[in-house]
Amino acid sequence: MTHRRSWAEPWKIKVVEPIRMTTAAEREAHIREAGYNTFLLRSADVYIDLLTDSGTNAMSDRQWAGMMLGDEAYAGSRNYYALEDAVREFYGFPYLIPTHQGRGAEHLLSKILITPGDHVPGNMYFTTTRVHQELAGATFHDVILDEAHDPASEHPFKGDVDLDKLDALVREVGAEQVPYISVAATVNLAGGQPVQLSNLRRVAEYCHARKIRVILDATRAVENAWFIQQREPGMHQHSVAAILKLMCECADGATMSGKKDSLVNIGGWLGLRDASLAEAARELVVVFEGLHTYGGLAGRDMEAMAIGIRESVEESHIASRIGQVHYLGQRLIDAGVPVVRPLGGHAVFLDAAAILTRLPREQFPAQALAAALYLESGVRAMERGAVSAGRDPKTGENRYPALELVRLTIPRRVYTQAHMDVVTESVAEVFALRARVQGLRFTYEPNVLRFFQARFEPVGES
Ligand code: PM9
Repeated sequence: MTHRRSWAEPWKIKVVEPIRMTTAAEREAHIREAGYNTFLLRSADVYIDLLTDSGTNAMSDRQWAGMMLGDEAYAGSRNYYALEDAVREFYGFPYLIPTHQGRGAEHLLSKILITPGDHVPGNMYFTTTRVHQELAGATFHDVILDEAHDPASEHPFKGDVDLDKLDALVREVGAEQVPYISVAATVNLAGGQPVQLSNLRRVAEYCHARKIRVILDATRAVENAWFIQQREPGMHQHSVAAILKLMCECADGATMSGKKDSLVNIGGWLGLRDASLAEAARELVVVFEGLHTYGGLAGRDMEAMAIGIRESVEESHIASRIGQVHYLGQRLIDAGVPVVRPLGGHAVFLDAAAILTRLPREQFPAQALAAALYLESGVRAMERGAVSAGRDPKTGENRYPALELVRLTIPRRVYTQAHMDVVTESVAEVFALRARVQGLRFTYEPNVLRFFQARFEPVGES
């Protein structure tokens, strides 16, 4: 038997959506109008859209067929039960509370578990996760490995929790002040970096001995499971689906944005093991999302997510999904562009601090680089640095994370290898012209999650 050496997509294309290249003059007007924030561009003015992998997935023919099976009854939709079955089978959580997307689940969880004054550790912050913890009155503490903050470190599991950091926090504030630890798999802002199964198990053992709950951010847990299969000693023989289940066994609950791993355009859920906690969450879901059997989703959305969950754990899917991310990343590495190492699961992260060395952090190099990339090529990326990190709610000072990154996020089943080649050429071009990129300053700064709607102007203009 001959072995294929490279991966290929396990699908063929049935429907296409035209995209259009703009002129340099058009892009200059668009980025200025958008206040140099790629979130404020119209998608019609974007050529290749790598803003996010969230809700940008292409659904399969089976998922589209599932949409026609939408049971839009207000209560007890059969699609809810299909979703509950899929979550139980692949994630193992007996109680399911559907939400419109991931942050809906984070909102409910923060409200039912946090008492003002609490402390919540996590393996690096995520924007929406932390803001819900803070709005509920908790302080977030980063307990990820030091290596996660170093874009050049080749540690294979940069998402791991540093148990010494966790222990130091728990000793300082007392276990009763720590309602849960939030463990993300993979870690988005570290570069899509995975957590080891053995690390998750150690975290669970440590926390459960102290009555601290473990909550998994399962948004990209399937991608994490693939890394475990590929890299963790002794795990190669296990299927991605089996590893996902083993990961979830470490957790008391999970928040999920189905818009990523689960191959849909909208949807999320909160999964729990404890019946009384699930009851508390169901009381709140009807206030903030919708009835407990739809949680802000249409029946058809739940059906598409149930089918997407099954497709997401297929080995050929996940190998080609991450294969494409790594194809782009390797091409950029070959072109000499500084990127976060090792390559992660959902995106290639440009090291803006290493690319725009002459721009001070106060001029937001990653924001400036994302704007420059759009201007040069029509490729849309996302800032993941100081703008995303926001201000410390206590001091009001800008937070400057060690990582100042631009994320080239790959939607699932959407773009081809040729698109990735064009992206490589585009980034290489901006890299060559990096001396010309101007820093930015705020002209409008929202109070929360500022990166979504902030506006900027180039430093030197007023
Ligand atoms: N992540 C992303 O682009 C959507 C926009 S927020 C910048 O990466 C994790 C790890 C996420 C995530 C969203 C959410 C929230 C929770 N955890 O967007 O509310 O990456 O469905 O999920 C985005 P929702």
